[in-house]
Amino acid sequence: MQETILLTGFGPFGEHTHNPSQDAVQAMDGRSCEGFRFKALTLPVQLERATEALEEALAGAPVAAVIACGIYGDASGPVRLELAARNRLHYSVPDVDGKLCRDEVIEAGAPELLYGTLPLAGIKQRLEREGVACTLSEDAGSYLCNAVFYWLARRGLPEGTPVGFVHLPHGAEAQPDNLKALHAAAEETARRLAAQRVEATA
Ligand code: PCA
Repeated sequence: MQETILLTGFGPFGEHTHNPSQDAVQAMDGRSCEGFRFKALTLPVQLERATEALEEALAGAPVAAVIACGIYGDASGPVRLELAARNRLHYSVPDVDGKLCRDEVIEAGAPELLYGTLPLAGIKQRLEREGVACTLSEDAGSYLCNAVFYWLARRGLPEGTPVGFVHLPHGAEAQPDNLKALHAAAEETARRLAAQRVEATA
């Protein structure tokens, strides 16, 4: 069976009645690269329901990597390739169920910081070649994007399953570059996995 690389975006929240991260992942849905098929999933901006949807997706077809994405506060800043997620929940906008978290942790006793495992250097190089402004970021915030990234890094996916988070600017004029960013992240991750498998059998 062809393995799946799961791409997640988020639904609406706060003033964002439409969330462009959803369009960026949907544009990749059903495409494939190096024998991996990309599957898009839109998560609700609510932690329990978002993680339930992720669990359900992970329980389906085998998942070789998870690339989560969402929008951040700037309309037109660079694509932010997130390096790490923090064990922190501090919302400035309620989630879609109206819940507001203040100075909470995602999981008591769990590490403060967890690192992602996507091939960020390769993704960044490709985006630079394509003229897409991007930066490595050490702060994924303290809302749902960071929380989903933390949950994925903490979830204990099989060894060698890359997971990570890409934060996108939300303005309409940024959307062509957002599509390129998801395309690059998905394909570079597929290529890295394919190369690792060749090495492992060599
Ligand atoms: N951005 C929010 C959550 C959903 C989204 O697209 C964040 O940065 O946490």
